[in-house]
Amino acid sequence: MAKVKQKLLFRTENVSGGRTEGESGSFEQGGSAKRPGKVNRVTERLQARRKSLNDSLEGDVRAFLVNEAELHTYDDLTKVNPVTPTTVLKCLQARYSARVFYTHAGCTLVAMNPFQPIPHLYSLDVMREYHTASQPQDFKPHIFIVAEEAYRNVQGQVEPVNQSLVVSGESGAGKTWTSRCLMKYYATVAASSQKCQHTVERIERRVLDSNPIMEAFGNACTLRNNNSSRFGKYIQLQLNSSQLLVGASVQTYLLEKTRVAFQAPNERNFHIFYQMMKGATEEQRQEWEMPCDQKFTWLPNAEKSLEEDCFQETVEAMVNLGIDAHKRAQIFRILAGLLQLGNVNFSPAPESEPCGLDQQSKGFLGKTAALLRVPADELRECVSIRTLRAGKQSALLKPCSQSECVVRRDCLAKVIYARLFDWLVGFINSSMCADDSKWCNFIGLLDVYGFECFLLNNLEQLCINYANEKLQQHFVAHYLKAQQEEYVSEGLQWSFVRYQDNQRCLDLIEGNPTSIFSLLNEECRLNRASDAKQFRERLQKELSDNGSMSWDKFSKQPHFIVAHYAGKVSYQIEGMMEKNKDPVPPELLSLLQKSEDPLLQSLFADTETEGKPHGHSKVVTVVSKFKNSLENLMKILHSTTPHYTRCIKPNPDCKPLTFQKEEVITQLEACGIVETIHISAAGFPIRVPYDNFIQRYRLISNTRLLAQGAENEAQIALGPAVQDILNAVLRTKSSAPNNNNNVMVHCGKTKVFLTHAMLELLEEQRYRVLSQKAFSIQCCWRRHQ
Ligand code: AOV
Ligand code: MG
Repeated sequence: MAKVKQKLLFRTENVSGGRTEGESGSFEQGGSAKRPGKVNRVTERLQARRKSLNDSLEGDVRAFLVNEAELHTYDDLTKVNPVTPTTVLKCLQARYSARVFYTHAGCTLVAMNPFQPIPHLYSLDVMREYHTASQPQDFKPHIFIVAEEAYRNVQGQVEPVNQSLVVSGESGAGKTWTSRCLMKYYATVAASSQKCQHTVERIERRVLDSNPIMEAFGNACTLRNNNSSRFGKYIQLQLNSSQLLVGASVQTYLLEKTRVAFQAPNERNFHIFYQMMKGATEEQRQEWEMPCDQKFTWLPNAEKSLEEDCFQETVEAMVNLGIDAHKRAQIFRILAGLLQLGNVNFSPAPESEPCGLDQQSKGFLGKTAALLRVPADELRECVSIRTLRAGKQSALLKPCSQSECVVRRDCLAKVIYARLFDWLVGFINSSMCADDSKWCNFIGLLDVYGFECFLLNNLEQLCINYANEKLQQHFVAHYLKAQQEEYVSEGLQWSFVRYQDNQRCLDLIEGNPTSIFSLLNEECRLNRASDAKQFRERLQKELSDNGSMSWDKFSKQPHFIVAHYAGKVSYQIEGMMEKNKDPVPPELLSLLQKSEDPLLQSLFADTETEGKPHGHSKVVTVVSKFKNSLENLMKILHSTTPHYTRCIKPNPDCKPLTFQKEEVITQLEACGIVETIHISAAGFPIRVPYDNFIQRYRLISNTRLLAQGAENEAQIALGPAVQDILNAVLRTKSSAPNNNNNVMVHCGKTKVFLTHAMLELLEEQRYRVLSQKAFSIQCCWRRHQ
């Protein structure tokens, strides 16, 4: 998002001499109202005039606008006046330096990652304090305020309302950490009943134990985060009519299963493999064919020692959730089989012959087959020979090339891992989920991957960024609602708010009848050769009039660019079709169905393997599945009261207590805080309590009325004085170059709501009066000389 920033220099005013003396302070004013090259003339004149102001009123200007010395004390970013990216950044930085990590931003909470444990911040005592407070909002900003608010909201005034806590932010920002804190909070405050201590304790333990299992199987060390979640999740904490936690269910989204067979340089596979490698007993090592000195291709960077490599914790959590020893043995054996499979390499062969295997690879293949409980010769055949179906009966066998064998090998590992992950999620659900009759409301916790933009982006990034677009749309709608409520409570009409929504971008990605997803699906269904070329041509032809789409002219391979709300991302077309089809050769599926391992067999039991002839099979593509699951999620979110927490990663190296401005500002933009500021700028971003307003501008109208002691009824007590001032300014408005018919000011019940243009007019008029006064004083002084 290109941001236009314009610096307004505020100098102080010299009433007595009118002499310029040094700059007293500056702040940036950003926002949609300003465009490059169109600097409005009022602003220019103001800038020039402000240069001649003296510092006698410095304190006054700053108290009214930004008081930098006290920025760290602002516990809500909306108190920073004016709200601009720079003032927000400065405030967050000041707070971070003061080791304050949570700040409200209107209806959202901003959580800065300290990257080091903060003693006592999440202790049981602190939980209790927030939980028992009559007004938790009066306490320091904390994730527990959000948690408590949602908890109290569940028992709505009229009828109970389900709640959703949406945690967003970029990789490593602290989403998963925050979700865990929230779960612990509810497991503590919603499980205090003495009567059913035993069962409740068990369920809360299970709920908490679902975390180490899902993180062991679904998280991995990446360049950005040592414990990066490679899937999205939405957990519903089920509460009974007494507000006690009686169960939970979890829904997961798009596991990055490619990681099992491919890890980018300096990244790692899923934690569970390292946990097994480090934590196995001698007996297990023998059974899993995993001697200490064995190197596995799919286990890179094993020497990195991470906190997450804690096998015992995972096993204990599995035990607590009811995964018995027999099942655990099956799970680990399958995983050990995958590691062996990764060490199988194929050597090239003439076209009509299957690829060869050297002695070592034969050994690894044999071990894989033994661990997966499938016949070794069939395993070898499945990965190296393709069966082409010609009609119902006849089949043609075609040896695969070396690269095709690698694709099939990796595909086998991916499909097994993904199904195992789903099975685990299913098991966790069956173990935690309460009977429908036992619960009546839920609090949902959403922890999804944040907006991503790499050098190369493919279907995974398109899906992740699409999910973020959906959430952003939901957020904007919700934020506007909150804004509307403030306007209503101040007696204003909310229709003054105009904003840019991201519907056009969503139409481009998922819309009907023509969008990136629909064209991608159609091309996948047609299943024709050179499909990437066709896909590109259709994108160019059919979506060219959507302004959110453009083409990357500088890349060698075709890339299209999508203008997301958080920035432009260039997606490569190559490989997108294949990823969307995500085909699994039927031979591999039939082989797994024949496995003597009951768990592995059950993972594939109801999978169709025969398929219909190519071109006619109904392909349920990755984007169709993802779109459906997101639509369901959005339906749930819409039916709940949402609470947004924006996690911010203050530096890219995960260094404790280090704040890098560029890093933070990019995220403020990407996670929509800046967008929120824009929405606020579209309305009346400057809000000044009546008495402050009068104090600063009373000289404009020479008003003498200064009512005292009528705080609650400011409008009645101070309204006429404010109106006097406004009338005086608006009389001069006709001479102002930005004269238009837009409403620039509104008087609420306790505050005056102003646009930036109105603020400028007021400041200009104030300057004029001050200059006249200074001039008369000078004349008077000369006369007396
Ligand atoms: P993520 O969930 O947002 O990234 P995590 O929640 O895994 O990020 O946080 C990354 C790391 O930051 C954690 O492992 C902690 O070491 C540290 N951390 C986060 N929040 C806190 C906190 N409040 N106090 C102390 N340390 C914290 V990703 O899953 O990669 O998007 O896909
Ligand atoms: Mg995470």
